[in-house]
Amino acid sequence: MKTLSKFLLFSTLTLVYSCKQEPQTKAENQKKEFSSSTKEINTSGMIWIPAGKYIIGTNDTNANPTEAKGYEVVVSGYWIDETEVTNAQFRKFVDATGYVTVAERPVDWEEIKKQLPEGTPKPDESLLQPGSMIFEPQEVANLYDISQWWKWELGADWKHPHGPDSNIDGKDDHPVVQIAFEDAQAYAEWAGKELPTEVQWEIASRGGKNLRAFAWGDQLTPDGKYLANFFQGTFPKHNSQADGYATTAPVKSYPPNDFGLYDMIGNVWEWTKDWYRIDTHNKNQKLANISVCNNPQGPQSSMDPLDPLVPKRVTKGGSFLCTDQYCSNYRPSARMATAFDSGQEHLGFRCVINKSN
Ligand SMILES: [Ca+2]
Repeated sequence: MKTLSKFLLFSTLTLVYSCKQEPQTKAENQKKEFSSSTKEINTSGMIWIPAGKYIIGTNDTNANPTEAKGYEVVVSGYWIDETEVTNAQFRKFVDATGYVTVAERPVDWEEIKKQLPEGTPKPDESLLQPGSMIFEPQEVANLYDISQWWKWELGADWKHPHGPDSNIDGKDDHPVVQIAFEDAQAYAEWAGKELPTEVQWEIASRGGKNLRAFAWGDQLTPDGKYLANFFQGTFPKHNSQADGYATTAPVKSYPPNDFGLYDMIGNVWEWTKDWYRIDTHNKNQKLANISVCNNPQGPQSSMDPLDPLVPKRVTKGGSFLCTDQYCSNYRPSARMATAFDSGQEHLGFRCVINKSN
């Protein structure tokens, strides 16, 4: 199954690893145009996660083999946003900088063809206009092919999350979506922050509840209560909205976890800074078993065997579309490989600051 990326637009038509810092990519070496004008640390709206030893992963034998199997990591303390970045917050960034998101730019054929089989002909210019991925559910006979409910939509962007006829009026407190990795990085730099590592994100999401299946315990809906925005009903067409929402919910619509963080699980997927590999946690665990896995930063390069030509970052937490009929990704240990260059209707982010004030 292909994961979501611009690749879907066209399809419908060295194992080096350590717990050390990843190398910078070409894009990351480019001039940081959107850096914060001040270097003062502003931690308002953030929660401090103390330094220490934490257990990440799950002992659930039904979990995806790429998930961590419960091992110890040691991390420095860090601040993390208490909510996903909202439309209002992202608008401040755009107003201040004039930033244009990836979804608002024409598709760069020179970049996208690197992700396609050699010799793939250039599509018509009309297909290379700005756009992004939207959720467009159909009646389906099976759940094998994501192109049955995901669609490349011209004119879809953060101000038009479901395409040009949609808008975010009245949704200032909803998480911003249709954000590609470099958009999230640009915002973070402007705000004087960073994106979290996968391990930072997972520690924060657990709220101190090591090895529990969910961020709040071991039951998905304790006493029948919905504690996150995910999908109920018959996926993908019939959303019963038992949790109150069909798409995004305003941040803080559900109770915080024990760290005081909201919507770590569900609502929208969240970018981390780590490259995606299926064997990341296997290697971390081996290291943890012989010494200490200290502040792991993820692998040095991306490799998703399902899409070997597409560089991917890890995203976490699941979204309003997660359901046990399909993926059960509303668990802290769950992880997704997400193409670096594509926004999605259910993908946003939050930031960290890696120093105390
Ligand atoms: Ca989330």
